[in-house]
Amino acid sequence: MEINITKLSLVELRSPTSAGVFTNANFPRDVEGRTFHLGVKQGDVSSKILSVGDAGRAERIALAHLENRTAPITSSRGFVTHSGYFRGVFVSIIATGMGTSMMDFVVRETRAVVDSSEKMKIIRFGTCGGLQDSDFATTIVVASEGSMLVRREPDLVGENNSFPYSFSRIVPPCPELSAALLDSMQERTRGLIFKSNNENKEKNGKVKTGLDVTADSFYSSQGRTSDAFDDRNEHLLEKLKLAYPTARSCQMETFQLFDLARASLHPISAAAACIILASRATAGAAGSIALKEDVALLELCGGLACLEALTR
Ligand code: R1P
Ligand code: URA
Repeated sequence: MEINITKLSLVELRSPTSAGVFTNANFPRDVEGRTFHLGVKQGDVSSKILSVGDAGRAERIALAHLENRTAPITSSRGFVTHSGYFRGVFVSIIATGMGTSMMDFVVRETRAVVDSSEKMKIIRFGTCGGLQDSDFATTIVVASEGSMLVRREPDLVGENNSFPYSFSRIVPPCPELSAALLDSMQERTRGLIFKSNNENKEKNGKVKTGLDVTADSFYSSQGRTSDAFDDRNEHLLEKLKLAYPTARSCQMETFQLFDLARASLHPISAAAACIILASRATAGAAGSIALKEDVALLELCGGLACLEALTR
């Protein structure tokens, strides 16, 4: 087979992970200072960041709410950084992907390219499962009480009668940023009309506060059962609610953001909100699922609320 070297090197050039171009094994950057995974350098990213999991959501919020946008920076690791101006303030919206390790890259690599004298603000705006019987899909949960981590512990899986999951302690958000987010979210979602939850339409689009649960899997550590894997998670949600009665949202990144904001030696304020896509409750809202069009509306109005909170 003949290999087209010209095409190959073009692909390599576009890829921030091409071997040999990076310096410093401890914190790799290319010769122009771009980070290894996000592919961003100083000046590309604002100190005010909105992090969302879904690339389409990031693009829709950027198109709807940012002016004078620079060209999005797409990395071959799945991150997309949109930057532009929101009411005259330079902000970035980053499509983060899924899971705590993706959030780890976002926080560490953006902190590395924002001047260390600048205080950063990062808000995560995602989707989640709802854990409370009173919350229907389309509810927005602001993680005012913080976030805790549920991890699957592989060493325990082989043991008899084991419950192979660990529950971390709670890490709080920045109280001021979280309060600003709650305020804007209430303001921007007031009076919206939704179509989900036919019998319970009046329960739609409520903004609530609570404790977030960040899980290291969409499946096992969020209590989704499987007959294909030995997950031993049938009682996970029940145990979680016993240990953390105010647990309200279940998703996959917020804990990492809060934990790194706490650990950062250069200040980072963090807050988070999520749209409930489906209720995981066993009574009340059990089975309620958000319609796509309602989620699209909430993404845009909620995205606006996040940008307002970031730039207050
Ligand atoms: C799982 O479907 C994904 O959705 C949630 C979870 O945290 C996970 O990333 O958030 P996003 O909609 O922001 O991706
Ligand atoms: N994202 C999650 O991680 N869990 C859900 O149940 C919905 C969205």
